Amino acid sequence: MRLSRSLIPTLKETPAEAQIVSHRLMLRAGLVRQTASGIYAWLPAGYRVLTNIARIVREEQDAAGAQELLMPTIQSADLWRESGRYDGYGKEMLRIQDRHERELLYGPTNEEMITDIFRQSVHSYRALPQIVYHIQWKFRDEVRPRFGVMRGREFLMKDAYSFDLDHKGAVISYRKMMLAYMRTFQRLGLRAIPMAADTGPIGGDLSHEFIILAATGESQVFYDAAFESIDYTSREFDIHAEADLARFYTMMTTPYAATDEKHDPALFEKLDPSRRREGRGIEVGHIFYFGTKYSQPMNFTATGPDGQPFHPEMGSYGIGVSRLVGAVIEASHDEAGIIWPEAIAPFRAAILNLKPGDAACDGLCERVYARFGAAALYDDREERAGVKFADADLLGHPWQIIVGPRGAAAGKVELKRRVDGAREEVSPEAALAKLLGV
Ligand code: 5CA
Repeated sequence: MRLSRSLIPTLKETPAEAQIVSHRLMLRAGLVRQTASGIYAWLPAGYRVLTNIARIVREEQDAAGAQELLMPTIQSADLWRESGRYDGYGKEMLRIQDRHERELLYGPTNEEMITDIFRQSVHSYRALPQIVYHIQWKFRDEVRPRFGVMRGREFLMKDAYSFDLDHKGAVISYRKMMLAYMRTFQRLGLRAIPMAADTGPIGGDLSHEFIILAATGESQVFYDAAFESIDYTSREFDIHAEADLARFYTMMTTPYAATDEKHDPALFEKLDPSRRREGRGIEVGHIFYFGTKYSQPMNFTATGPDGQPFHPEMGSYGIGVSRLVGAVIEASHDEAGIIWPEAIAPFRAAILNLKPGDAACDGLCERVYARFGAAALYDDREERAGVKFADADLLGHPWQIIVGPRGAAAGKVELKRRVDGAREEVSPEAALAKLLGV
């Protein structure tokens, strides 16, 4: 994209309403704009990041054998009366009436709807187990929406639902999802820690939150140093092999288990002090096993191997896709701006033309830009070099290709790596080879 004609409205001033660094940087870098309290429009650069995160989440869900579908945002109140959650959910639920005065709601989560879909379609144990997921907008009328997209009212969630024959199968699905989560967060450039958690309004008796480490995180956590170095994407654990999943789960929960200030501090004693780490964390995912909490009241039955009807065992698994955009920034920034991990950056590189109108600069920039296509942001604006440097650092592109008149005359560009500021002068061909592998 050419920056001169892009909707990337960067701000020099720090917006007064933003209390935390990710919110400030998301506004300053022109990633989002608030349209109502806790509701955001995703502008082109921000939307690219959101899409990149959703893609990685999707790839890991698919690899775990989950099937993608798409359920609507608007749901019928009747379904929620069947599960008994309609009244209990309280003011956080946005309730709507249509023209026929039928009661609807904007979905805060989808356990009821997916149970309804399964009870209409699945009648035998032979069709189980199954895991399905969607990536869809949710609405929760939070009392205090704050911290930008981290606690919004409308937010994008990946929610998955598992259906199993029995408790043993449900536990396998739960572990599959846990491994898929650790892989997902690692690919996003984050270090995540699973932490035993309360189940809250989702209900159930087994639950983990996934906390990513960031100095500015909301809660204090204690964890084992091993979490800083495990490679979940290695094929050490086969996501479909029961024995591997059991070994992985044991490793994640003892002795590597983490806890926070709310929970029982007995775990400290279990952790070897030389390996105990303390940090601050942000919740980016939450998984639940809740057995027949929905299948029973909503009367979802299937015929078992013995010919008898049974209620399938369920779990649900959430990732805050839009929250992750803020969380990644909390974990990866400096005074100058965002430092995007390569996997989710809106653009792989910015091309900075330091002297638009100079034939050598323009020619070289156009040549490099043509090779990158949509993967680069070409700063072709009539602006001072200082403004371009500042905006490129603010937007956090992993690479900057800097083209000035002296270099261009000599057929050279400067290549700057955002994460450590390392610079080198190279030919345009060498820069392309390094960044595009061509
Ligand atoms: N039904 C379950 C699992 S699918 C569920 O809704 N779990 S949840 O309430 O924990 O939400 C899942 C994830 O959504 C959270 O871990 C968090 O990352 C994200 N999330 C929840 N509320 C908000 C919010 N107000 N703004 C942004 N993200 C949110």
